[in-house]
Amino acid sequence: MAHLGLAQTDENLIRNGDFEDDITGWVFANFTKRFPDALAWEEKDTEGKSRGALKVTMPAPEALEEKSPWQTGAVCTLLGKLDPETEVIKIKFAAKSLDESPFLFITRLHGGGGGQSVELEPGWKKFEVIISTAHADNALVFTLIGKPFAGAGPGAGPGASPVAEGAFLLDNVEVTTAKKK
Ligand SMILES: [Ca+2]
Repeated sequence: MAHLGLAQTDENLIRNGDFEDDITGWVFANFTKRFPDALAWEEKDTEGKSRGALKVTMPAPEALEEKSPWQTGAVCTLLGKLDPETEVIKIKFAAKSLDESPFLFITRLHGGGGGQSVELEPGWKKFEVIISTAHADNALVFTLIGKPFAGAGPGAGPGASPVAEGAFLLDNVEVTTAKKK
């Protein structure tokens, strides 16, 4: 299967996943709305001894167009295309909960891909998730949900996993492709 444009390397497919100096490349999206105040550069509370992290504060639910986790959260766009028939997206990152909303959901923005939730803790913790995608072009969304994501299937959908209020920190995000098993 021909590769669509990315070399098979471990090169990070997103810009500024370490938030060294700022949060360039990241936006907080909710359908057509953008919430610039939802994202902030955190200078001191970072993973390890790195510089800078991303602080995400979920907007109040009443301010949102809809509470779909596929459309709401901190978004970064992948550089280049991948082959959805043979490749999946591997995401390594560190995160930390800043309150009692611990379930962080990671998925493809606008749906059309898998998703996975992880449980955050009050201290920094490393995670690795793999999500499938049906598309060559992808952006990823990181968002808080009220309970662990139960996966696709009957009863799944935005109503089953609405976004939750809360805040979290994100750092050292590395995105690569992996071969589909
Ligand atoms: Ca950092």
